[in-house]
Amino acid sequence: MKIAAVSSILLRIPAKPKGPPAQLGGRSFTGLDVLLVKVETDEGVTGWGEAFGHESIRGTKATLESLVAPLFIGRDPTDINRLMGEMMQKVHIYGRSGAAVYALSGIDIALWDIAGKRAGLPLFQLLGGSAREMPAYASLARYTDPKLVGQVAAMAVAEGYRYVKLHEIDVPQVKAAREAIGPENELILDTNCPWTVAKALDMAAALAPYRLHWLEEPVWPPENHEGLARVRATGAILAAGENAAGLHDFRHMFEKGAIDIAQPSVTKIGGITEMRKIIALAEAFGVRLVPHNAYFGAGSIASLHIVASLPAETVYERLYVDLEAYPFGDWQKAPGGKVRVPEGPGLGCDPDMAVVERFRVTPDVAIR
Ligand code: SMN
Ligand code: MG
Repeated sequence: MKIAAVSSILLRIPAKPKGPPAQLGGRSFTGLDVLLVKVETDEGVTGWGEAFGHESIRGTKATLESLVAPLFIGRDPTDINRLMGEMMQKVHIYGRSGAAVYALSGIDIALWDIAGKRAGLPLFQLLGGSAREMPAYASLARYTDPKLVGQVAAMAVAEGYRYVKLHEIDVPQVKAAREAIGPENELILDTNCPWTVAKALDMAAALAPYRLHWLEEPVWPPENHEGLARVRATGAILAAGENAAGLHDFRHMFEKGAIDIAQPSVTKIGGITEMRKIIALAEAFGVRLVPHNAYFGAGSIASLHIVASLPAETVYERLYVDLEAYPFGDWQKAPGGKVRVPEGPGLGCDPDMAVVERFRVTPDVAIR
C-alpha cells in the first residue's frame, strides 16, 4: 500500500462563545478555523487528520503543501513509527515546533485513521483502551468582566459540566467563578504564559484560596521549566505542554519537576505517534496527562480516542462555544458535560462533507 495523495481543506466555521462577546487566543472571537488533512492511498483507504491551528493555519497549509506532503507520496502508510521518525528528522531545520511539525501531526493522525480502518478497529481499541464515554471540561473563552465569568461558569455547571476552565489572568474573575460553581465542582485557570516567575509566585499565592484543580502555563516563556518548578514548589498544581516541542521537551520538563499535568496537543506535537511516547514518559515520571484539545477538526476526534485509552479516567477539553455546524457531528458535542467515543474503525467517523462544502475557504490542492 502506498500514499497516493495528501491534501488539506481550510474551514472557517462561525462560532460564538456562550454568553456575551469574548476573546479566544488573544483575539475577539467570531469563528474557528479548522485545517483538515486528507491522506489517500492507492488501495482506496482514506485517512483524516488535523493540523494546528487558529490564526496560523494558512502558514501550516502552505508548509504542508510545499514542504511536508511531497515527502510522503509513494511511502507506505502502515510504516508509521519509522516514517514519522524519518520525517521529523527531515524537517527539523524548519523548527522543532511550528508549521512543519503541525503539518506532520495532521498527516500522522490520518495514518492512524488508515491503520484503524485497515484493522477494522476503533483507535481507542488499537491503543488498548475501553472507555466509551468520559467527562469533558468546559474551556471558556476570556470574558474579563468577573460578573460575566461567573455567569458563564454557572451556565456550564447547569449544563452538567463538573470541570470549568477559565482563560483569565486576574484574581477577581477566579473568585467570581468559584462563587458561581460552588466548592463541589472543579475550577481550572489557563493563563497562557503571561507572567514573570516573581509575578507567578505572587499570583499563585493570591489564587490559593480558590483551590484550582490546576493552574496552566503561568510563566513566560513556556520553556522556562526551572521557573515553573519554582512556582510549583509553593504547592500550586501546574499544567503545561501545549507549547512544548516534542518528547524531549517533555523529558526536560519532567526532570525539572516543572509540572503535575502534561498537556501535549495531538495536532501540534507530532500526532498520535509522538503522543504515545509522551504518555509512556509521563507515566514513568508519575505525571498526569490531560491532552490539550482546543479545536474542532479530526484532532478533536483523535483526542477522544487518546483520552479513552489512558490508564486513568481523564477529562477531555471541550471549548465552551457554539459552532454553527460541527464537521464531525454529534461526536463534538458534550451533552451533560460528557463526550462519547466513536466505535467505528479508525477515528470512527469521517467529516460531514456537507459541512465541509458549506464552510470551506479554499479549494483542494492535492499533492500527488
Ligand atoms: C488555547 C490554546 C489555543 C486556542 C484556544 C485556547 C488554550 C487551551 O491554551 O489550553 O485551551
Ligand atoms: Mg492552554
